[in-house]
Amino acid sequence: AGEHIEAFPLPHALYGEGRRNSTGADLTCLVQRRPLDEAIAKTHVPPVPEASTAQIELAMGTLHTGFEAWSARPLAERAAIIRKAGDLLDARLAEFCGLLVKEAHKTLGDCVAEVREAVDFCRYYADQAEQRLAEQTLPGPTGESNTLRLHGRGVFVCISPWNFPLAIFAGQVVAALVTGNTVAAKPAEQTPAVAQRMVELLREAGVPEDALILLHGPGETVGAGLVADARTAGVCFTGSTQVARLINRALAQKDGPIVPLIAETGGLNAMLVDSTALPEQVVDAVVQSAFRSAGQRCSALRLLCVHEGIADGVIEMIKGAMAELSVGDPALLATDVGPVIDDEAFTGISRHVERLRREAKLLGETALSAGSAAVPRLVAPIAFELPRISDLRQEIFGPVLHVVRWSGDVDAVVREINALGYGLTFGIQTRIDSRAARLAHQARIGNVYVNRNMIGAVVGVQPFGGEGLSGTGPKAGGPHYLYRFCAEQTVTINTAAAGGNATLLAGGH
Ligand code: UN1
Repeated sequence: AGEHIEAFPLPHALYGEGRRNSTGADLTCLVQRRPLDEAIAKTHVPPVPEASTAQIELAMGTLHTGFEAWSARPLAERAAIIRKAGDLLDARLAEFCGLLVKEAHKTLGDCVAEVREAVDFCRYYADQAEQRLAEQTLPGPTGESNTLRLHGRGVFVCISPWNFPLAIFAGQVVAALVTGNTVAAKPAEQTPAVAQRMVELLREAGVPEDALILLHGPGETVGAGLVADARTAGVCFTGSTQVARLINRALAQKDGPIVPLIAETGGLNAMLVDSTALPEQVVDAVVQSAFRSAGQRCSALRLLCVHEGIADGVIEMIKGAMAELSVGDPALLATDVGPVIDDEAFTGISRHVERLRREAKLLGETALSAGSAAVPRLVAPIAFELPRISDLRQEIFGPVLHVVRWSGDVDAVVREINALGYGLTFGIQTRIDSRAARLAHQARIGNVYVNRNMIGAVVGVQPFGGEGLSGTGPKAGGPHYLYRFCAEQTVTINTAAAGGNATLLAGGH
């Protein structure tokens, strides 16, 4: 506490006036500590009402009608509103951090990073919309003009997760809005208040009441109701692979227009370490990637594939680093690993850990300090060794690292990782540059990170998203994202009218 300023080494918030540095990354964010503490102390998380079937019906009607006016607003106006939302959010960092700590139990460092990522999404998508969606003139024969125009599709349903309750929620919603869609947003049940507050902020920035409506409640009822609605023109979903399949099925079965699904789902993310890798660098990357955010990132490292020749040394160092992690109250700056989201998550991860304690080799675990007893749902980071890559079958959304040793053909390791079927993030640690490039190309994985950690994709710098079981693309925070929210129209005009035909006939065709 106190007046002093803490520095968070965060590569976020690259967009906006004067924010880009020459490398495009590694900007340090200076945050005053006292406003954060004050915000946390005074934040209480308000309850939110669940949407009824009648409210869903009413909301979809309103948004369907509202589409006409919102999509008719000039692109520059919509972009200005979204940019303003980014500025408002930037100014309210402390308030949103308070809410994120209290509702999502994220560590302070994660909260600051998340608010700044949400700011980036607003600024980036506003910029991208203006650069990419403007009407284009296409080449054509004499006597004809051709233009290509992108416009919103209608009512977009945005379903977002609890692990980035602000950044992913805001990213989906502003992408859909800036492209001219109206939005029915269904945030995760665990984190409705952050979403509620963000919607209030978007209204303050100028988003009309009939362009964005928040509907709280379970996916099985509210989410399913929105997806099944005949007025739904698109669905943007981040969450589990299993739920993405349910949404796909529901969309396939309903009558009405064929609508796109943008899905960003799970991962079984691996890091491949060869015998030339720098152990200190590997250990730092592993600890960040596997345990930061209590492993509750879809980008998180689950499977470390380390070359037999250096495995013992690397594992020893990872154990040492794990012993130093501080697990506890997310509101304390010293905390590295906070609680997991809810009792269901805690039980699921604990069950997996208990099974591995019986069936696999325990490599190391972080001890919970006596002081952390008062904090519920803490899972101590833990690492196990598995015999084979294929022994990992399921994404465990917590601070559990699985380690496999390999020797022989490095390309075969990548084939095995590809065979897991997910394709979200992949780490490569090697001092052989040509090998890194080759393996990266072989991996059918959306985000590849060489000689660094594999989380914390920066908007516009590492557009984020995978393939296979990890989702449909396009990548969030990337230059192709907005297109998928749009319908395209070409308009061809016979500018020569009747004269055009005469010319053709005269030409003997
Ligand atoms: C998620 O965890 O649902 O790169 C996706 C990262 C984040 C991951 C977000 N952008 O760590």
